[in-house]
This record gives sequence, structure tokens and C-alpha cells, in this order.
Amino acid sequence: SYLLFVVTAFFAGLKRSLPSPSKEQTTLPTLQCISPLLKTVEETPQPIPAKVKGHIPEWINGSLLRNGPGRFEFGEEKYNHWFDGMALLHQFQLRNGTVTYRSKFLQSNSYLTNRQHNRIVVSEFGTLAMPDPCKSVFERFMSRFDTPKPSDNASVSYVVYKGDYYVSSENTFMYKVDPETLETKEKVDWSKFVAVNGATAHPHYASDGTTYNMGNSYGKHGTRYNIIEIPPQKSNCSDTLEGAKVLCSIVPMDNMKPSYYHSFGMSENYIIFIEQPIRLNLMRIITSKFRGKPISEGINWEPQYSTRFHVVNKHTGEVLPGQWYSKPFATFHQINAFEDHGCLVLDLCCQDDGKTLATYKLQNMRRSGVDLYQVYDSVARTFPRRFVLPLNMSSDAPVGKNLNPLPYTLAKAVKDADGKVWCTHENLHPEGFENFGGLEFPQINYSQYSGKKYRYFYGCGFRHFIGDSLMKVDVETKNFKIWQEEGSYPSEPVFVPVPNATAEDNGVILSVVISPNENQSAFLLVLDAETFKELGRAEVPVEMPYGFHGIFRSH
Ligand SMILES: *[C@@H]1O[C@H](CO)[C@@H](O)[C@H](O)[C@H]1NC(C)=O
Ligand SMILES: *[C@@H]1O[C@H](CO)[C@@H](O)[C@H](O)[C@H]1NC(C)=O
Ligand SMILES: *[C@@H]1O[C@H](CO)[C@@H](O)[C@H](O)[C@H]1NC(C)=O
Ligand SMILES: *[C@@H]1O[C@H](CO)[C@@H](O)[C@H](O)[C@H]1NC(C)=O
Ligand SMILES: *[C@@H]1O[C@H](CO)[C@@H](O)[C@H](O)[C@H]1NC(C)=O
Ligand SMILES: *[C@@H]1O[C@H](CO)[C@@H](O)[C@H](O)[C@H]1NC(C)=O
Ligand SMILES: *[C@@H]1O[C@H](CO)[C@@H](O)[C@H](O)[C@H]1NC(C)=O
Ligand SMILES: CC(=O)N[C@H]1CO[C@H](CO)[C@@H](O)[C@@H]1O
Repeated sequence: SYLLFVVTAFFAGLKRSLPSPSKEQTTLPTLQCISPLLKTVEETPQPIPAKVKGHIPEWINGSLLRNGPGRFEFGEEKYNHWFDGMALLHQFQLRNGTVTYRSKFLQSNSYLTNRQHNRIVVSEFGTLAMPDPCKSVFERFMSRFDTPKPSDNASVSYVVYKGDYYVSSENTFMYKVDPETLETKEKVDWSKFVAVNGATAHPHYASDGTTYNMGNSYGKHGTRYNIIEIPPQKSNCSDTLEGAKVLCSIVPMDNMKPSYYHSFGMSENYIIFIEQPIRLNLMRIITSKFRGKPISEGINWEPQYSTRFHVVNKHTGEVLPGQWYSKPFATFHQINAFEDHGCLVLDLCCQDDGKTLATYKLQNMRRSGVDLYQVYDSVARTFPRRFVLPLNMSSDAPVGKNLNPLPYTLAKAVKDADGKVWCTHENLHPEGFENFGGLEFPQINYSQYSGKKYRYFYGCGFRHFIGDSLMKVDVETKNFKIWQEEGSYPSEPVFVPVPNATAEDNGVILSVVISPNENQSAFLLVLDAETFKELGRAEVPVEMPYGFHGIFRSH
């Protein structure tokens, strides 16, 4: 049984019944302990049938491929950060109303080496590998002077380049995988093809198949943010990233403290890069091993910097001269971006502070009771917000006036005397949305509406460290629909269109729902994307940790 709230109607009642994060309360609310969803599991290499309840439409023909951490320790040594776990690849195959499930660990060097030694040999984002205890004291001391070596644990998402499937995190290595068997294929090193030290796990796809991504380079001229273009087709069958090129390089505000970015925006003609005050302190990162700290401690929220938007012409690589700024905010996921009347409309999931990365340590997430609530409550919620950047500003555009001409949005863009344009967002949600934990993991009907004016996005509500509801937001009315069930934690919702769809939301939403309750089996949930009502679910008696991102591959 599911609960379906049409929020405008139920909102007032909910506001009263939900725990309020107010500090005046004498007894703090508690949260369910999710520790069982953050523990090492076995892989399920052979497909097993799922038990279908309700009805899964026969027309869904393909697989939901998902990525996320699946192993959190080797021998006695444990990872510290949620992002450190070894990548476990999941596949839910849907065919003619039936579902099968399988999973395999990515056979990365990190995974194989750690397993062979039965300890953590390769440092991860939040875990510094300790020196080999068998080395001499001198060797152990000297090994601290090495700069951290990149891990190849590609646990964040699935991406597609030239029609091939890869798993990716944010560093220089990706793995090609077979989407049918989940077999690990070749390892691909970005830096062999283009002068970058890695690329994000969230590329953008143009309609002709050209892929865009971003990565940093640390060369003799200093740090640069680079926009990368990957051609749509292979020139021969063994191709990976051949033909990739840097379209444009952007100089950071501060060379030794470039921004961290997890994704970027793309409209029909422009790439939008957001230089946010989550900063990589290169000095601290380079010396991290010497100081005995993991890389994560070199990443800090530095709100003395503003957030800046850079806009690049996708066809020419030219950086537009405008200077668009906003008060500091942090963003991990872009929702969509489109052009209208000489403006860029940019929808993002935003937080007012960027300390989240530091809080998502496994020991925090595994707490229970009031302790758990207190750490959760210290993390800023994420909200969908709209910014408008006027692109065609003549030098005589008036100072101090709102330059946003679009009647349907309250976002503001005001020019200062020094030529900088300060952008203020409009909330893409109704008041009181914080009671649902805000929204993250945004998804849209991508192939049809990416870069275009659109109406709906989907995401997870976060009344916990992990998603605890699914939402559909109408950007025109700001109304939203929600699916939630007690003790259930759904993954990033993926939209799959019905064949010959005529409306933006003609299709289904797929999400993997897991629970720490022993009796509650994991299941693939299928919602009607239009009504947000459950059509069916496919239960699999397999333990799965909470993962990150996924993709639907049609057959
Ligand atoms: C799909 O399943 C139905 C029964 O559920 C069966 O009658 C039909 O033949 C199947 N179609 C295919 C293409 O397998
Ligand atoms: C699903 O796709 C496969 C591969 O293209 C095809 O062989 C099969 O008939 C399709 N099944 C249904 C039910 O459409
Ligand atoms: C494919 O292209 C790559 C580089 O462009 C080349 O090194 C390789 O030999 C080619 N392979 C075949 C089978 O033609
Ligand atoms: C804005 O400028 C671009 C390029 O200069 C031009 O193509 C476009 O027509 C202009 N749009 C408006 C609404 O002025
Ligand atoms: C998006 O919606 C259109 C209908 O407007 C549909 O034809 C298309 O397949 C959808 N694409 C995706 C990826 O959902
Ligand atoms: C979709 O349209 C194609 C061509 O117009 C048609 O052959 C096919 O039967 C349609 N599929 C469905 C499910 O309506
Ligand atoms: C799980 O199921 C068993 C037997 O069906 C029952 O005794 C137990 O109370 C259930 N536990 C929970 C947490 O629901
Ligand atoms: C050292 C390193 O780059 N580790 C990566 C392992 O994978 C996570 C994502 O799950 C990345 O955030 C880390 O950077």
C-alpha cells in the first residue's frame, strides 16, 4: 500500500504531523537506523527472477542499470566515507511484464588489489590507505611523500560514449562494461586522450550523440576547468575516447583553490559551468598523504567566495563575456537549462551551504536515534531553484534594475555599476517543501526535453541521509506529487517513455526501493509517471545497499 499526496491539498495537515527540526523541542525526533543499507553485500552474478505484484507494463523492454557502493571493508580495514565503497553494478531487466535481477562487483584494480591483500591498499576519497605493515620503517615513512594515486573505483554512475556503456566516478579512470552481462571490460584513462585529470560522472548528450563533459587540468599554466567534446561515432570498433577534444578552458577565480563540481548545465547552444564555493585546496590535497589525511579533508566550503556562472557557446567554444554571480550556494545536480528571449533559464538542485560532503561519512550515516537525527539535521537541505541569466546585455543596460524579461519566473538578474550581474533564484517548489527533506537526484524526460523548455522533473525527497520518497514536480504550477512508504528508501527515479508518447510525462518511473526492515524485500517500483500511482513492483530477495545513479537501456 502506498501513500499518494497531492501536496497542495494535504500540505497544511502534513506540516502539523511531520517532525519539525526546531531546536526548541525538548525531545528531538529520531530517525530510523539505516545501517543495514550501508553494509557489504554478496553479488548475484546469475539473473534471478523477481516476484511481480500488481502489473508491470509489457511494453517496458530493457534494463535499469544502477551503480553504487557494495563493499565497505577489506579484512579488518573499513572505509570512512560513503563514496569510498567498491562499485557494485546492478541490472533489472524488464521484458514482457517480467523482471530479473543480477549484480556484479566492478573488477577495478582497487577492488582486485584490496581483495588480494585483504586490506585497503588503495586510498579512496575519504579513506587514506595505511602504509604496508611489512615495509621497513624507512619505506613506510618515505611512502608518505607520494602524492595520492587516483583510485579506479568507478562507483557513481553509468555513462554512454559513442554508444558504449561505461561506469564512472570523477577521476581519470572509467571502465567499459557489458550492459547485458555486467562484465568488466577495458579500463579507459581520460588523460590518454585529452589533457584532463578526469571528468564528471554526469556528461550531457546532444541529440546527434555528441557528448559533453568537464574535467580539470593542472598544467604548467596553472589549473583550468575544461569543457570536453566527444564525437558521436566510433571510427573503428575498438574506439573509446578517440577524437575527444577540449572545447574551451576556463581560468579559476583562484588557481590553487579551484571549485569542486559534480555536474554542469547544457542548453541547446550553451554549456553552463557553475564555479561554486566548494573548493579543492590543492596544497592540502597534494600534501594529504604526508599529513596522514584523506583527500576529502582538502575539500572545503568557503562561502567568502560568491558562486559564479560561466556560459560557453557549445558550437564555437567561446566564453561569453558576461559576469553572472549569485550569493554563495552549492549544487551537485543540474535539473535542466533552456534558452528563452535572449536569456538562459537554469534549474538546479541547490543548498545554502556546501558542507554536505564532509558529513556523508559512514560512521555518521550508520548512527541511530537522536545522534543520527542531530547529524542529519546539521546538513543543509537541497531545493530545486531557477536562475535566469540575461545573455544579451548591452553595455548601457540599466544598473540596479531587474533585467529578467520572462513573465513566468520571479528569478532576478540585477546589474551592478561594475558590470557584474547578480542573480537571485526563484524557488521551484511550494512553501514548506523542507518538510519533505527538499529534493535531490533530479531526472527529466531527457532525450526529448534536455536543453528545452519543459514542465516536469522527478527526484527523491531526503528526510534522511538517503532518499525516503519519490517526487514529481510541475515547474509551471509548483505543485508536486509524492510516493512514500514507511521504512522504504527509493533510489533516483528514472523516467521511461511509453512507445509513441505524446505528452512529456507519458511513461513510467522506475526506482529501486530498499528497506532496513528485515522482513521487507527489495523491489523495483514502477509508477505511472503521469499520475504517480503504483502500477506494480518486482520483489527480489537480495540485500542491496543504497546506491547513486542509474540509466535505462532500451532493447
Ligand atoms: C508475453 O507474455 C504473455 C503472457 O503473460 C504471453 O501470452 C505472450 O506470448 C508473451 N509475449 C512474448 C513476446 O513473449
Ligand atoms: C524486447 O526486445 C528484444 C530485443 O530487441 C526483442 O527480441 C523482444 O521481442 C522484445 N520483447 C518485447 C516483449 O517487446
Ligand atoms: C582503431 O583506431 C585506433 C586509433 O584511432 C588504432 O590505434 C587502431 O589500430 C584501430 N584499430 C583497428 C582494428 O583498425
Ligand atoms: C541574443 O543574442 C544572440 C547572439 O548575439 C542572438 O542570436 C539572439 O537573437 C539575441 N536574442 C534576443 C532575444 O535578443
Ligand atoms: C520524452 O517524451 C517524448 C514525448 O513528448 C517521448 O517521445 C520521448 O521518448 C521521451 N524521452 C525520454 C527519454 O523519456
Ligand atoms: C508506434 O508507432 C509506430 C509507427 O508509427 C507503430 O508501428 C507502432 O505500432 C506504434 N507502437 C505503439 C505501441 O503504439
Ligand atoms: C518479521 O516477520 C516475522 C514473522 O513473519 C515477525 O514475527 C516479525 O515481527 C517481523 N518483524 C518486523 C520488524 O516486522
Ligand atoms: C581516490 C578516489 O578517487 N576515489 C574515488 C572512489 O569513488 C568515489 C565515488 O564513489 C569517488 O568520489 C572517489 O573520488
